[in-house]
Amino acid sequence: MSPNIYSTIFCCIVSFTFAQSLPLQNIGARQVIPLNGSWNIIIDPYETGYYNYRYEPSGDGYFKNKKPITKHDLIEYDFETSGTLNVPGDWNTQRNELFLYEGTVWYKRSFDYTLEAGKRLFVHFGAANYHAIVYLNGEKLGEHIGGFTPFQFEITDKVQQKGNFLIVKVDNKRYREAVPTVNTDWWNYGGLTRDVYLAEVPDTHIGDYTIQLERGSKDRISGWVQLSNETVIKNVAVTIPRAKIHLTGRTDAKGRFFFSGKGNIVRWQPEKPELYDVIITAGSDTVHDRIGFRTIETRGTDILLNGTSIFLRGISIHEESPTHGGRAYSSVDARITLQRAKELGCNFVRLAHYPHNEQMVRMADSMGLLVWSEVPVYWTITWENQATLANALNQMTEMITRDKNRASIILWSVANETPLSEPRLRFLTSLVSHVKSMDSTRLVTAALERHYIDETTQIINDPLGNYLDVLGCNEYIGWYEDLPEKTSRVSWKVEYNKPLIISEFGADALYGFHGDTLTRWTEEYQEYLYKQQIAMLKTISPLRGVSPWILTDFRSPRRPLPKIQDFYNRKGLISNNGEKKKAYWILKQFYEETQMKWGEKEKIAK
Ligand code: GCB
Repeated sequence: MSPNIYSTIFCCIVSFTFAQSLPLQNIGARQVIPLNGSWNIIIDPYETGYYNYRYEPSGDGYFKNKKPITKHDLIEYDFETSGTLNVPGDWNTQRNELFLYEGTVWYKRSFDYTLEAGKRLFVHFGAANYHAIVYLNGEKLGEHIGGFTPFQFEITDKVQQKGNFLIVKVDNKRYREAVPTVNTDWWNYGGLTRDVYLAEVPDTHIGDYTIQLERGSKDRISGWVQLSNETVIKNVAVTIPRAKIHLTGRTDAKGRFFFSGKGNIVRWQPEKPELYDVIITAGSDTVHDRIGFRTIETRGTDILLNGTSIFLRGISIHEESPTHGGRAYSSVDARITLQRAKELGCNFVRLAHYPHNEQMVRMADSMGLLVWSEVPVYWTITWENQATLANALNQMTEMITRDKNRASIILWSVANETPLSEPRLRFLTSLVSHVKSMDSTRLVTAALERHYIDETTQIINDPLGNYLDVLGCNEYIGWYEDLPEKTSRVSWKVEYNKPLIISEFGADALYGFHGDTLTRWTEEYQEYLYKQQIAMLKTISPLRGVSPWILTDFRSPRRPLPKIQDFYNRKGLISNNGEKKKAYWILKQFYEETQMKWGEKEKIAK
């Protein structure tokens, strides 16, 4: 990834997201004051605080929040008495009346702030689903679209010492042209779902940086640092004490410092997720990070981690909290979820179907799990709509910008189960080239569909496969398609000489519901399906990984069946209450065998 590209993308992105700048790299390591906790809220289903009775944006809605000057003023809202919601957190699981709500909620939070001279202040949102409009002291700061990536606004010249009030309109209505579109199989949790921070940084500060192990190298790292001000020249140092790396230089006319150097590096891998303290200094600004170094590439149908062929023993995961239900956002949630994946024998997780919170990928770094990360280009996107494409590109940019220093992430995925067409191919190939222009060090994939060429032979020949490094494929033989025994009658053909990951298979089972192997919704049916699927998977020669659907039962409005689904997709190997179903043990056993077969332990790269 080069800062040139970064600046180009940055310019076109701001024009449609209205956010002022791409968020600071590594927000957790900055001087921040969290604005988490209780926020006053107004539930506004008709958006009265935004539109007048002619349905025109009225310009002086709730965000003005002026105190009545006289008792005659007509003020029809009151933040102080309308209730509160906790931030971070979705609104659906905090209040019964918001469980199925899709619309606008206004959030308000007051704060005082004394900003040191020579410093700049940003308000940073980890994510708001889906459309956020942000005001400070009655003045609009900007807007952001997309429910799973961070955004920020500078408030240096706007912040007052006393009595600031931030107001955020968060709207999670679904739109056909949006990303994702109206139809998904997960809960549309609304709200300020991730941390909100005030971040104070020096006038000229480190805006972004990337550090990677060079392709094909065991010990040479390279990367760049990008200052916030292009015109100011600063001395920059990149230090990795334990690797004995200390690289210094001055920024160029575009505020960039490129570096490259050798050191004593033990490469990151799941069995030994080595992370290094990295210290970046530019003038008076310093940022600390913990970064792992590894290479990832493909050769024919192999995926090579640090030059060694690996098999991805994975599981798919939605961002739902194992502790409180609803959207997960904390490192406690991340640890529990990823620990479950580890116990299952995984070395890989598919973080479906949108960018998960930063805690999650940082936890994957430190626990040693390889990651597939994706944007919500899901099912039936409006392929011919340019604004939809711009939106998808922007979500991709924000995801890669935030996570490009995470060793755990090896795969960026551009789409999930999208139906073949020319417009769709154009849309997705634009996304693929965008990813490659931003990050040439990782692999690009997508969860494709397969097609039958005769009754029992299926083929993966989606033309998008030409553009991907690794093929993903979802299939539900034995659940949506016939019964589990069908798996023993089908064969697979793959058109491309590339590694294949079966990125989904599965069956629903209600924990504790028992019957024979042909009774739907029972643990026995799911267990039998896993046995059958695994036997079939073993016959697919380019198979280099699997991420069955899914680790834990998750909420979905598409799943209403009373007493069985109750608005949960029950394909979890673990129930939403944490109980392991029978199929869990089948997959665990397969992973133990695979680990032995692949001999990863013997191949720990030196
Ligand atoms: C799929 C989707 C996933 C669904 C799953 C299911 O193919 O990719 O989002 O939840 O099937 O359970 O139907």
